[in-house]
Amino acid sequence: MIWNPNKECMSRDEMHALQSKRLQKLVTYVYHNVPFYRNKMQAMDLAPEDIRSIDDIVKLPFTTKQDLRDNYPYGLQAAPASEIVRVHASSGTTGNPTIVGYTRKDLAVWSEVMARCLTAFGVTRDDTFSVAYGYGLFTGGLGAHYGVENLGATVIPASTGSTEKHIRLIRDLKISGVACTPSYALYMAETLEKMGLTKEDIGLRIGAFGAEPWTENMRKEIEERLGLKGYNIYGLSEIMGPGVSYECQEQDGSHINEDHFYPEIINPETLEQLPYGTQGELVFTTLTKEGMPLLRYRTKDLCTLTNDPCPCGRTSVKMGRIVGRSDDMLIIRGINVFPSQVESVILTMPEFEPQYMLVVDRVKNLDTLQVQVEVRRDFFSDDLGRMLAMKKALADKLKSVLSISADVKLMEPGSIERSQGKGKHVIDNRKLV
Ligand code: DLL
Repeated sequence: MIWNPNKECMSRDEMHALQSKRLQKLVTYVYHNVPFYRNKMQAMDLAPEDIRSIDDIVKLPFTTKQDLRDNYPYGLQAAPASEIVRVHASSGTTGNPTIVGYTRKDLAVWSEVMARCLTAFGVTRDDTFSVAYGYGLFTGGLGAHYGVENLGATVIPASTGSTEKHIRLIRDLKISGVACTPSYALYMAETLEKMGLTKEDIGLRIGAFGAEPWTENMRKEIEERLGLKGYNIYGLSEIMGPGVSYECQEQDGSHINEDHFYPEIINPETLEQLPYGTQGELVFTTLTKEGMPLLRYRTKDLCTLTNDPCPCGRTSVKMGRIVGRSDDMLIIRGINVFPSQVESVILTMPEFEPQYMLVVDRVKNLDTLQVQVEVRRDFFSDDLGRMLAMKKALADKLKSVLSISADVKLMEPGSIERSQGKGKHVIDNRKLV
């Protein structure tokens, strides 16, 4: 089934015309409403009239997470505050989070693209679907929630945690689909087995998995252990949230909702646009967004775009799996973490040297984060109480900044290996690509 064949199966020529029209309108809109873009365009001697088709997009400036940070909180917002009806946020590289405001129309577009994704996964009005992404500032919970409602299926806002209770609900309410991170799906499989239940007992059919990188091997394992078919869903808060792209029944690349989010692949060093089939950094322009539209937003996600025809009948460009990042962002238990956030916390505490290491692992399908940090010589002692208090103070601060708990390991001064070149701050023992 296809939710919106008019848009999802448009001819390439029609799509090109629609994208061109929408880009022209967008550029005029941001030029007049966002001083940041007007200044950038003026500096490049570029006027809105210079953008005549989607192919002119290469003339436009890029936007980065740093730009959002420099304009915190609402500097890149184009719509007046009175039009904003919801705000989400995601982790910034240090300090401030990235704030994204949505107008009522933005939320309608989001529910539309989410309904397209869920339909492609095989969800229908007759299904009961559980959303086990976090509800809150994170876009996963509410984004998926309104997509299920828009489609007309029954939504169960399970959120994260309480895994046993969730599994019992799946069984008792005959829930047929679940949306969560792939690592949480594996954790659910483990909990199911621990509870002495089988996949047949719960009868799940469909999984919508995303918010973090995962592999074909993980897909096989989740599908086998939970007895469902697992589909990839991709997105990011700055652009919308979940629903930017989605797999179809072919499970071979994710269709991009190109009438709303225009994709490009660039070389992250030279910033040149690269052809289909070449791996590089994914860039999106929000063609229809009103709240915080972005021109050529650099996602830092590395992947490949393809435009081969898909047997499902959808005509949109597809993206391959995310194979890495062109920055140092980690995704731990579905939460984005930058080593620089950890550093900024450590720098506020005189007890510690700015020498630290993040050790990430996956134990029994759950991500773990250990933060090793050197204690300054004058603070290092064999007074266990003092050391424990120091450890707890850092763990508490990290928790409030990162939104996940870290196991803090205090290290002797000089014990973390110094690097010759760029500081190395991460050891990731998970094998995700
Ligand atoms: O993770 C939105 C989302 C929620 C997507 C639920 C899918 C499902 P952010 O917190 O802003 O938004 O994180 C965005 O997560 O740039 C990727 O690095 C990564 N990511 C998201 N989906 C996938 C995926 C949400 N399917 C960042 N595969 C992105 C690999 C993903 N990485």
